Amino acid sequence: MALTEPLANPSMGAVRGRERAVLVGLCLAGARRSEVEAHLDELAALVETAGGETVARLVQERRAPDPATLLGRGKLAELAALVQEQGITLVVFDDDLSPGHVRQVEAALGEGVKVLDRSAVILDIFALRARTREAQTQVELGQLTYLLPRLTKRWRHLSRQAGGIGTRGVGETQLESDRRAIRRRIAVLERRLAEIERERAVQRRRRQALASVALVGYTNAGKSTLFTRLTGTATLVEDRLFATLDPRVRRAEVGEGVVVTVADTVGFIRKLPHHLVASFRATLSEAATAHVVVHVVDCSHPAWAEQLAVGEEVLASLGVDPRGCLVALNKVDRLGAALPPALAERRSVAVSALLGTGLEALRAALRQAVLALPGIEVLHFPPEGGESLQRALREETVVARRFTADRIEVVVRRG
Ligand SMILES: Nc1nc2c(ncn2[C@@H]2O[C@H](COP(=O)(O)OP(=O)(O)OP(=O)(O)O)[C@@H](O)[C@H]2O)c(=O)[nH]1
Ligand SMILES: [Mg+2]
Repeated sequence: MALTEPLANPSMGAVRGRERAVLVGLCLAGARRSEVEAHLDELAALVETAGGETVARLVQERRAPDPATLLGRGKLAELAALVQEQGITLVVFDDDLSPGHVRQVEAALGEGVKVLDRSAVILDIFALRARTREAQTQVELGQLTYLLPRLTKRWRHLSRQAGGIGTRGVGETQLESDRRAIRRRIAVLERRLAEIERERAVQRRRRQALASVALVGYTNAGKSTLFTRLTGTATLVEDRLFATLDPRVRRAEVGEGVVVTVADTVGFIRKLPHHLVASFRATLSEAATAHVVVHVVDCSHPAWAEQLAVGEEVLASLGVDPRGCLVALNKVDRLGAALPPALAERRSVAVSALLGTGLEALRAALRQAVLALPGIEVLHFPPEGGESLQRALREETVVARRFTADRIEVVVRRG
C-alpha cells in the first residue's frame, strides 16, 4: 500500500481520558539518587505536556541494568503490582528502551499497559505541537524512523486498543501497513525535507545582507520571551515544554545603528531523540549558520548546569563551537541570591526577559559580537550622502548606519 497522506495527524490519537502513568528511573553505579529524581521531575513534566498524569514513581538502585528488562526481577514484580493497584495504563522509563526491552516488560505487566521511554514521549509532544508543514514533515520523519524497528504485532494490537501517548500521529493505516510502505514514506519525507532545506537556504541568502543572531537553549529557558523583547514581535510564550517548534526570524536594532536578524528556535532537552535532531536539521540550521549564537540558560533552574551542558552538546553536534557562543543567563529575577558560580571563561550576560532587565547589556554584547565579525569595515560619507553612499547601500552588506553631525558612517561586512 502506498502511503501518500501525511501520517502525523496530531488529533488522531488524542488522549482518551487522562492516562495514568508511572515513571521508572534507574540509579546505576556512580549515579546520584538526587540526579535521577531530577530527571524524573522533568519526565513528569513531559508526560503532563503529552496529556498524561503521573501517579507514581519507581526508582531502582542497581549496579547495571538487567539486559532483558532493565529492572531486576523483584522490582519488575513490584512494578506489576503497582500497575494493578493504581489502575495504571502507561509505564514510562527515563532510560532508552530497545524494542526487545519493551516486549519483555510489556509481557511482564500484562494486557492493556503501554511501555514507553523518554524519547517516545518527546516524539509524541512534537507530534501534538507540530503546526506547519515543515514541522509536521520533520516530526513524522522522526516518528517513523523511531517506529520502524518497533513495529510488532503486539505493538499494533496494543496501540489500536489503547491509543493516547506514544501512539499519537500514528494511524491504524500506518500500523497495518508493511515496513516497506513505511520506508517508502520515509523516502518521500526525506525528499520533502531536502526541498525545505533548499528553500531555507535561499531565504537565508536573501537575508544575509544583515548579520544573524540565533537564540538557542534548553526548552522553557525563555528564548521566545527574549525574542519578543529583542524584536518587538509577539510570539508564543508558554510555561510548557516545546512551545516553539518552528523557527521565527525577525529584524531587530541592537543600538548604534546595528541591525540584525534574530531567530527563535526549537528547544533542547536531555536525551533529545537523535531521530528528531536529524529531522529538525533544517530548523536547527538557523542556529548552525548564525553569525552570533546566544545560548539562553534559565539560571534560576536547579539543573541549570546540566541544561547548559546539554545545550552545548547539541550545539557541538550541529557544528557550532559552544565556546564561541554568548550565554544569556535568563530569569535572574527569580534568583534570590547571587548568580550561580561564574561561567568564568565564557562571555555571559545576566538578563530577565520577563522584566526586561539586562537587555541593554545584551544588546551591547550583540553589537560588539557583530562588529567583531571578520571583514568588517567602516566607510565614511559626507552628511549630504550622494551617489557614492547610494552605491554602498545598494552593493555592500550593511551592518550598521550611523549619522553624526559632520558625516555618515556605514559599517559593512566584506568577504
Ligand atoms: N521569571 C521569569 N520567567 C521567565 C523569564 N523569561 C521567560 N520566562 C517564563 O518562562 C516560560 C517559558 O518561556 P518561553 O519564552 O516560552 O521559553 P522557550 O525557551 O521559548 O521555551 P520552548 O519554546 O518551549 O523551548 C514562560 O512561562 C515565560 O513567561 C524571566 O526572565 N523570568
Ligand atoms: Mg519558545
